[in-house]
Amino acid sequence: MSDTLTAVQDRLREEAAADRPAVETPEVGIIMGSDSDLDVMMGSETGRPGAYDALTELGFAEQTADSSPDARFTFETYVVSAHRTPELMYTYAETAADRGLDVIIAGAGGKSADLPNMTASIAYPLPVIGVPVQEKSVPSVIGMPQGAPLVAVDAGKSFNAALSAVQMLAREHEQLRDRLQEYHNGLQDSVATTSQDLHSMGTEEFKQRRDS
Ligand code: AIR
Repeated sequence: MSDTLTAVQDRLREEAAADRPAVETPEVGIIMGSDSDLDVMMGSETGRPGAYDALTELGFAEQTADSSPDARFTFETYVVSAHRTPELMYTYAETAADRGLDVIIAGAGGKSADLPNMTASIAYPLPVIGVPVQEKSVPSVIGMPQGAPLVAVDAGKSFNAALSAVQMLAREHEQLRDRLQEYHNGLQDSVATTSQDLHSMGTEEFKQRRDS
């Protein structure tokens, strides 16, 4: 096994043994099969927004190896490949609860997108939200046998996976319920404003202004 792989796993195990208080540990773990999944899992300027965008919009900050943000709610991000680094997948999932995570968002692409389903089985009963990075990844992400649960979003919708993760956390944290409600109000307001503008300007002018 490579030294780096051993080091990453050792760090996960050390964090699991450290018994840190909940305010210091990330609530949400984002893992993806490859950094080629980043545009879907994080969100991209040219494509749709992703889990990173949703969490930061809701006031979460990213915890990195070298930074412990002041924000009360945080998330972490790792690349974990079910097929290239199965030991890392096992260690990540096995230590997740002891490391303080409350929910994992796991994304993988291709036709063998097994990271979400395997992580769900190993981390059980910790909830795992699966993100099929592409349309062709949907069957391998959601096809779980009875008794081995996984919740999943539609292909590419990691933004929704993050909202679902925060919904789970909001059962315990009122602040998060308020932030979700605020986000939802903003969403409704934006649809209503668009509707009002379209109806007042008429279709032709609305489209012209929107596209200019
Ligand atoms: N993948 C990586 N390890 C196992 C799997 N199934 C997936 C990644 C990515 C795709 O394979 O989630 O979507 C292609 O990865 P790459 O690194 O070749 O771009």
